[in-house]
Amino acid sequence: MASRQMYLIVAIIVAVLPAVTLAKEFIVGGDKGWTVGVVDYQAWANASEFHVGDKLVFNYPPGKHTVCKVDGAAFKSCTVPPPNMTLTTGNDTVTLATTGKKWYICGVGQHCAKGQKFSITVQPAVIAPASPPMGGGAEGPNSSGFQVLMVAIVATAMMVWA
Ligand SMILES: [Cu+2]
Repeated sequence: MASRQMYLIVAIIVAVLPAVTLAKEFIVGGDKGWTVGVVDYQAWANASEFHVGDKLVFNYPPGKHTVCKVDGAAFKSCTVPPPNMTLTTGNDTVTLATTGKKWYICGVGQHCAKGQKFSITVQPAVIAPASPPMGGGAEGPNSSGFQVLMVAIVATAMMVWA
């Protein structure tokens, strides 16, 4: 009987796991935001690991800058794409949907040539581990929520099948 309960609990945990990913939100440039001549965006990007499901948030005064997703060639030459490919709201969120290399530039004036640009390599989505590290907090705010969720699931399963 006890082994059947264990099996059910494990089955529930496995069923729930794929839905739980540790997506992160990255504020491009941190407190400085998306600007020109202040932040080394490539250094900023190099300091983080990006995964599918993560979000890039570009904060800037609308009209001062734009956000353009470009290819490698346009990135090098700072070639600005058509306006319909450009984000302009000043609080633009880009969800990283696929793996691989991505390039972002500002489309205003000479900002790109002055360094308002960066590239990242997006890695596959992170699936939450079955037993998250305890007492770390390094995984971000989703980690503790995940632990609470897992405890709730196990507790519920034990009540139902005990
Ligand atoms: Cu700009």
